[in-house]
Amino acid sequence: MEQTLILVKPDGVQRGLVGSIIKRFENRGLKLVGMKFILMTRELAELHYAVHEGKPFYESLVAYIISGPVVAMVWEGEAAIEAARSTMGTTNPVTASPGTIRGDFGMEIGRNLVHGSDSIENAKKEVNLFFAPGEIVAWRRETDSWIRE
Ligand code: DAT
Ligand code: MG
Repeated sequence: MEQTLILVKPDGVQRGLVGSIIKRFENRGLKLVGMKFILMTRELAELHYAVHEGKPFYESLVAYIISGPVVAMVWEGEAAIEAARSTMGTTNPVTASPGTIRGDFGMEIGRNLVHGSDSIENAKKEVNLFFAPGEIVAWRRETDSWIRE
């Protein structure tokens, strides 16, 4: 079973979209196994976005993610990483399909509302960066047999 790290970024929190964004993942059938509301430190932001260091948008990306609180979550499911990313929509909200989070709520790449891990390897790293093992909750969901064959 895959796990993926999802962030509601500061614009999502400021705009009162936390509930709407979480609902998209719940509706999809992903299972929530970890959640916290935090103000990311610059140190955490730099570790999280280390792969983008040196790119022209890196400084503004770090400034954006630490500009206000975020909701950090771990969602679990079969192919959770790809399912979450298709629910989020493309990186640039301008090209994201209507029906996706970015396509329904966003207008610019620098205010794209959500983060989602992009590979199994990165998901493991990111989950460990934001959550201690004891903060991930293994639980039995009664609806699982209606969501998974
Ligand atoms: P994603 O968030 O879809 O995984 P990414 O990992 O390539 O996208 O980039 C991380 C974030 O950096 C992205 O959410 C928005 C920002 N970003 C990416 N490419 C950008 C660009 N060309 N100009 C400005 N910001 C960019
Ligand atoms: Mg990414």
